[in-house]
Amino acid sequence: MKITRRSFVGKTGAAMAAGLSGQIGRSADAATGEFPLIVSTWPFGKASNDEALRVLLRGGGLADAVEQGIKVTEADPKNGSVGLGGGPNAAGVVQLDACIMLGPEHKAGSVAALEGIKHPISVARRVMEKTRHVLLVGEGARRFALEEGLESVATDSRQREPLSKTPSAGKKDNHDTIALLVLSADGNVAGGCSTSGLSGKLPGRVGDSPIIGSGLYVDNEVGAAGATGIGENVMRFCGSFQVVELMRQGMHPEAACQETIRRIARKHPKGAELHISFVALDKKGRFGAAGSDPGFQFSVTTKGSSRVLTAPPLS
Ligand code: SD4
Repeated sequence: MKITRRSFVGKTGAAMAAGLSGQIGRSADAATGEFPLIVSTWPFGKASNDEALRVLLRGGGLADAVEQGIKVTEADPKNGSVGLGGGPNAAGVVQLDACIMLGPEHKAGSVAALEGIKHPISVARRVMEKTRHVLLVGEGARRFALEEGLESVATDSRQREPLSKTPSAGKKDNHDTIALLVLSADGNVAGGCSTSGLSGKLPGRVGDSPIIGSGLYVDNEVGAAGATGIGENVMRFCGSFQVVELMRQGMHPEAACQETIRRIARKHPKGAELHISFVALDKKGRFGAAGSDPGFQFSVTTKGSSRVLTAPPLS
């Protein structure tokens, strides 16, 4: 489509109005080219974005921005899907998953099925920085966190309720995740992800969120992508990796998110009934999102504005 001055001004004006009023806009209007840029899943990501931006503007590094940003959502006791306020598994225990990935040096750290630690994103960062490993799980992850002096709360991981083997995976409000992506002023990319996973999951179940390439992927030559939704429908397809690879081929982040969902839907027995969404940003400062369900909302923050946008429907 040819962009006339009038259509450009119209679009920019609409995007600015959305930003100023905090109203919801469409990610199609979104090519800010502003650095730094922070993008995250869901409206609750906005507070995390704001903190990540503050960290960057104070001179903090990428890992600080991701960690401090995500900690805001993890610490919110009202958030029923991230941190220890999250939904319990089928045994009545909250098990947390998180990861962090940095574009420079292509480093990553993850934790999965972690119990009783307030900030799983901080444990993931320490796995990345202080061990030779990428992923620690369960009791090993917890012991590592305690040895690192990270804040814990008492838990009783013995089974407290009879196991239900059929978590209500499709229900709208029993799952959510923060995936937060950062493009720094000097053009480097990083991301993090944190979740309590699917509530009612079997004990020990690990979703997409701590799996590099599924719930999160970062490539410093291209950009970053993160996922939310039913992890099983993302991790069978290395969803975030696909989004980044499509951006590498030149796709706009929004188009890459949409195409990844379409590809997954073609193989999924129930078609687009996936309950998954992606967010992405690229090195040029462009961003976008897509969801298999209509109305997926995501948060976008630059120095000039911090907004909640709605991804356009799958085309
Ligand atoms: C998981 N992807 O554990 C997470 C949950 C989530 O929106 O993001 N739900 O499957």
